[in-house]
Amino acid sequence: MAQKDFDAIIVGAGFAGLYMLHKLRGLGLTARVFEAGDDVGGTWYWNRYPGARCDVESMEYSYSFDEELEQEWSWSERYATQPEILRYVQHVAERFDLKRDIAFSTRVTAATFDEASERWTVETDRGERLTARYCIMATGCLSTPNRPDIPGLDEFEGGVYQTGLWPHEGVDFTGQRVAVIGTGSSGIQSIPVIAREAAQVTVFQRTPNYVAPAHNHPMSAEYEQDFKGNYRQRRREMLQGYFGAIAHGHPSSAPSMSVSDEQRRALYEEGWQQGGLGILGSFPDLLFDRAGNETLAEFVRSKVREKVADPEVAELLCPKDHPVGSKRMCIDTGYFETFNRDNVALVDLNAEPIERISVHGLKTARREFAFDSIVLATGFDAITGTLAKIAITGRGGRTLAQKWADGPEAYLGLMPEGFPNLFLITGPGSPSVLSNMMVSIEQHVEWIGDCLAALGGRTIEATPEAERAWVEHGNAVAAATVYPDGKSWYTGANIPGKPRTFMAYIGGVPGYRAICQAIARDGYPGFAIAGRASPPPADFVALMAPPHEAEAA
Ligand code: N01
Repeated sequence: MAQKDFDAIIVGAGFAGLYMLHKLRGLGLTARVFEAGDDVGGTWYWNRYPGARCDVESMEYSYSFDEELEQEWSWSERYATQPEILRYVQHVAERFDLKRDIAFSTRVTAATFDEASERWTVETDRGERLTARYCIMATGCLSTPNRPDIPGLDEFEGGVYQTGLWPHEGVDFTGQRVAVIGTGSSGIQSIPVIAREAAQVTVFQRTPNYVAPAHNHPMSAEYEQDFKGNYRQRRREMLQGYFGAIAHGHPSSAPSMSVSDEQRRALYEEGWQQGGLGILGSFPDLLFDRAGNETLAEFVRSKVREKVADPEVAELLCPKDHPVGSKRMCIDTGYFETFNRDNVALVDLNAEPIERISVHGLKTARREFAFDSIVLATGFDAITGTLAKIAITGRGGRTLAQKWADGPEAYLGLMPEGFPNLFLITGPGSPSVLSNMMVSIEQHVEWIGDCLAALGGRTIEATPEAERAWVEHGNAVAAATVYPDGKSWYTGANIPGKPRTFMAYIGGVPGYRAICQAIARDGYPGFAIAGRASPPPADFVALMAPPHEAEAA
């Protein structure tokens, strides 16, 4: 008879779930993974839209836990495409023989904590019921696509494609009239590719985004060899980066408004020429100082005006209603130039909102359009969306949905209070989507692994006092930044009715990591272990210094 009880159940077989499984095996613990897709890969399994690629450099967007794996894998481009990343994940799954513990095409529907046995019962859409001491949610932050509630969408007789649920066989747009709704990262990557294929592309834009050029190029053998020859040092540099990535170029350590306009522009120009998201780190205060932020915003707008031939279209493509970085900055390959093509048109939804989708097209407040296909690049119910679809019940019969009705809360972003032995990987209240996800995933997996080893099977849970203190600390850190100014998926603003809170932790990767390390080292203050609770640290900020600095202090 198939095994029904495990040390741990892991939900999701993306980067987080796979490494968690590998880690638990190394600890001698039994684990079962459930995955909705029919293969590994998580976000890189589902997001197969044309032009999909990562906005973190390939050499930095990979696992660091195995040196042989680091050395044997070669990335072909500066920024890897979705198919290449998927091949990498599949390679990892094969290499570490992970698939034998994964149930594919299986969605977890419920997870219930039994207070008497202190175990989780997990149920799936295939009617399975398994139990485990620990339940680990590796469900991803961008794994529930947002299908907008546009009247008539279901009546459209052409093809409707969501970027986050792209057909595996691909879509041939040759000769078609295509509507693309949404201009976030997914739209910005896919629109130039679709425009090369389709007869006509009409882009429906609600909010323009700040976009930096990717300047993608084939991986140079020299760069790869240098990186591989110095991997440990490079990984350390990544851990020291505020966002878990290496700061390339020459970022200033001076405040942005303390230098001359010429010096500032020269630094932005260097970041622009280098490409990628690094331009946001040109000065240390760009995400904190609104005046400084506006200088970068205006620099980006000046680039849009240079690239787009029609001044009216250029102006519509210039973001003006939010600070740069407060919504996720995008990186592009030929996005703005695409609007110089004869077969591409931009529709400003602020001037003419969509009224409805019809059988053959779309009607705005001003016009009617006929389309063969509609692409929904409309994003995700981010960070909490996938957890909300699982009926997760903790102590006293309280569900996670009830607990999070006014916004998600979890101690360290790792454990929601009232849900013993339930861990979240890159959950709300942790750096997650504000960092190189690979770095944050590995940090959480390793922290959880160390924690389970220390527990030896005992029950752990966050105390209400610790969770409150962590949420207050996270809110205070966020309030000092420009992030809350953006109506973004970071704040739930993209989903009608979703509570508005800033969901990630913006204290930076090194500081967050230091806090988590200190908490593990000090015997897990703020948690109750086997019913024995200890108070949370008096001051999280004091724990943020890297260990060597704290020891020297
Ligand atoms: O989603 P988004 P995404 N009517 O939410 C619009 C990561 N990612 O899939 O801004 C009309 O950013 C919406 O408008 P507005 C990355 O972290 C990374 O593009 O809400 N429009 C917006 O323009 C990224 O941030 C990579 O006003 C509607 C767009 O749809 C995250 O995933 C690649 C609408 C959604 O943009 C999400 O990116 C891709 C409606 N009803 C994704 N509803 C890379 O690594 C929504 N919109 C490069």
